[in-house]
Amino acid sequence: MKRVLSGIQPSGQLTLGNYIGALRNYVLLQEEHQCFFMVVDLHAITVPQDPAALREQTESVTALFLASGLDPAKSNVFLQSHVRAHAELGWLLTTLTYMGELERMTQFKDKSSGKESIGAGLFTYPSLMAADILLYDTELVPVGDDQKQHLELTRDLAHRFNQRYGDTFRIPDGYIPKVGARIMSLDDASKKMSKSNPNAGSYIAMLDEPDVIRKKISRAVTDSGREVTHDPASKPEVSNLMSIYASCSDLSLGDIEAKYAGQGYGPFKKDLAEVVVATLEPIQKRYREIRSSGELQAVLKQGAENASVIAEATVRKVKEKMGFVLP
Ligand code: ATP
Ligand code: LTN
Repeated sequence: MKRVLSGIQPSGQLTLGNYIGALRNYVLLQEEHQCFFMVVDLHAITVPQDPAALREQTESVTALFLASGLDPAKSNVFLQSHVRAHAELGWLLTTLTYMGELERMTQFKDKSSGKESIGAGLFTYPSLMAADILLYDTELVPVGDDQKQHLELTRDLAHRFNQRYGDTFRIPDGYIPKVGARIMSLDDASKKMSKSNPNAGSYIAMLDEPDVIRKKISRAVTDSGREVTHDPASKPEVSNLMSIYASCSDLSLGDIEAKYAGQGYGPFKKDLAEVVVATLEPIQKRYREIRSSGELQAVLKQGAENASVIAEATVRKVKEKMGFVLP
């Protein structure tokens, strides 16, 4: 049994990319491991958030965690801001992180490019993520492909701390799915599908109505030609749709190629829409039940209580090693 931890930002509506790349794997991992899954609200405010929207999105993401199958009896589900140790260790690790390391982060480059005022928190974001992970002696971190670089920095910071102050942190490993680790935008297969993309046609939200899903998939950009073949270099758009298909069904990429051989994109896209609807509809139904049941508060309270015990002990140990006078 391993310690598993991951987080998703309440920075918009969760997408099919979040589900396939991350959330779905949380649900599998909770069967065999000791799991901590958080809604990383402190990370979400590294870009401007409207307060009412942030509150709503935080509740919505938590409800989607449960609706997707996270079971509070098996996993600790909590909000990052409910466990103060995250902000505290985040600061301590920020002092250990080099500017050059943060400057190299592609997420920072993407999110800051073209912006006039960039919050300092967007820059130090990876130190806070490292704190999230290292607080819990985490062994496995289920994430999509885009988080590899942040995870590598987390490992470097853990090593650095251990060398400077003596063995303290466990070095975590990523857990990245083979298919679906990087679902791309429906309007541009060079960009990852992202919940904060202003064009809602670029992503499928987990809460999109079936007809909206059908429309978005029928409008999804496809490469020239008509063969349904998986070749990300020459057919990035169709390859992306095939990855979504394979992730939402029990067909492999090869099975999908065989099934649609000689048929063109039309029938493929039509079936793909139904496969996605069938994946999301049951989750949406449970989501509505959870939102109206009022059960979230109790789940979050218990999750934060459990997490705090471990996280506070880690911070105490870290502060002692660094030379703080403990209360
Ligand atoms: P934002 O657009 O606000 O940056 P996001 O949609 O990229 O958000 P995050 O909260 O940053 O989502 O990511 C949550 C988890 O979902 C991470 O593990 C991330 O790797 C994964 N993930 C996000 N987008 C995708 C995607 N397009 N394909 C696969 N996994 C993804
Ligand atoms: N940076 C991550 C979200 C995140 C996270 C974490 C993921 C914050 N803390 C800890 C795994 C473990 C992202 O998806 N953008």
